[in-house]
Amino acid sequence: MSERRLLLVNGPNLNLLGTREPEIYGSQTLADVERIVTDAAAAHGFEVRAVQSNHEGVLIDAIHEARLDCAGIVINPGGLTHTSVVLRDALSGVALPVAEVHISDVSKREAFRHHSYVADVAVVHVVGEGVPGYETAVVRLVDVITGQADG
Ligand code: CA2
Repeated sequence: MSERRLLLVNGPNLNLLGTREPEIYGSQTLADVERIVTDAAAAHGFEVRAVQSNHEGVLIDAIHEARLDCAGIVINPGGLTHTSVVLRDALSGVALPVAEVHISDVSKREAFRHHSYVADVAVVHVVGEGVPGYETAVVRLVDVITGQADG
């Protein structure tokens, strides 16, 4: 592990967190998510670089850049989870450990949300724990990263 930094990626529409659909996504905002992840990572000695975009290419560029200075990626790909081979290829291509997070329990929602293109390139999966699930993802990803470093 060369850097104690995580990349936090939030995909399309997650900038709307806390403004609509609180019955599905809760009332916390994207700023709350970024603070929770930053604090959880700091407790383990990691910095966080956060990106949210509604544009697939911006997310892919951020993932490619993480290869240079990050030890792992926490990602909620939003709806791209269910559609994007190119996002999956980017994650696979940088070969960093990935934690996939979903705020809602996608397995209990519409059938089109049941498949994730990201799932089998991620080593950590946290689904349906709400916004606190991001903290769970950080803790479990740091365990993977530090385990790799020690091993
Ligand atoms: O549960 C999740 O975290 C999702 O990744 C959220 C995506 C959805 O397409 C996935 O199936 C599951 C949607 C993100 C949109 O977030 C909004 C938040 C508030 C208001 C409107 C959208």
